[in-house]
Amino acid sequence: MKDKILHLLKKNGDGFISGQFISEKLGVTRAAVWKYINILKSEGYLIESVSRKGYKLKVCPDILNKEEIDPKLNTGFIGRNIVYFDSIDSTNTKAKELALNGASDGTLVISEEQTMGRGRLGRTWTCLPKYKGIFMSVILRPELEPAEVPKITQIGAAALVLAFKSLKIDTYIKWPNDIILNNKKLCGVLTEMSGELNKINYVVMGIGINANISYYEFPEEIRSKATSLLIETNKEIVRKDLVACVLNNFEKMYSKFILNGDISEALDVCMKSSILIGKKVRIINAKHERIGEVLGLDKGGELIVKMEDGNVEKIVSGEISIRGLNGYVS
Ligand code: BT5
Repeated sequence: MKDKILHLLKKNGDGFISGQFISEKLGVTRAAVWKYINILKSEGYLIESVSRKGYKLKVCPDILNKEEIDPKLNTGFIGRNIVYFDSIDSTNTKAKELALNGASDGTLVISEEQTMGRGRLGRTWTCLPKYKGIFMSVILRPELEPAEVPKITQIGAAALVLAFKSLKIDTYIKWPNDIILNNKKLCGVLTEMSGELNKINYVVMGIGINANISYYEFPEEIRSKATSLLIETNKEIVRKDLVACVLNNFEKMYSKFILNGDISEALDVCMKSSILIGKKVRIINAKHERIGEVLGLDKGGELIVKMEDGNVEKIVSGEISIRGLNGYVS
């Protein structure tokens, strides 16, 4: 009911809409309309009420619920089902649980706060002040070989870079899953999968974006290597616009991949915005660390590296971390 009232207010644009009209249209009492209007106000919607005129929606808050994101999507299925939380442990963990219980392809799980965010290889994604970051996960049900799943991370990374580009912000990709701005980490992508030897049950692609976080809101231990859009541009961004833009970009490239295996557009973005190509890096896995020079990406999205012994190898993202010779990036 609350969503229906909000919808009517939005549709009405700049004018007033009477409580009587809403109550008749939706078949509820005027007292109920008043109750829902108050709930909307408590959520941050600025609604003017004038006796004998009714209600007028003046400002919509930058919250990430269905009502705010859905109108901005031009997707067919990505984000069309939105599961929204004010606070959650991890959107990836929740998405996996929902996927297990049959949530549809493209379902978006999104939260205003994340208290136990996860990174790759057991690492953590920090908890940041509510309403300032973006924490979201998309449930996907592709008919692919499990070995193809890392390509989804590349498509996600490309969708992010293109979204920032539309805000006139040039970002870089530190293969396979970090988005870098001003040599610091702005976003991370965590793609997880449940499957068998040659069948995927579901994939969850999680994205964390440091949107409107100020320097001191980052925990001290990551201040030197993390950044946010606010820090770099001095402006607050409208998170719901950014979320929709990332999802719109993602679906465009993901659909091509699913339909005919084509990830050329995403890879082109990944190549052009790679922060690693041409650099010497340390390639770290559980057992050892090697040094090599990054030559490029191959058509499957693997990293092509010339090792110190002169051999050229393709690195699959899996259990690997890449670091610069002197620090995180370079
Ligand atoms: C990632 O892992 O970068 C993947 C992060 C994915 C987070 C999203 S949020 C929504 C969804 N739900 C989840 O639970 N996760 C996903 P990795 O490459 O392993 O990087 C983790 C490392 O990044 C940490 O060890 C820190 O050094 C650093 N880090 C943690 N939080 C950060 C932040 N907010 N900004 C920048 N760097 C951060």
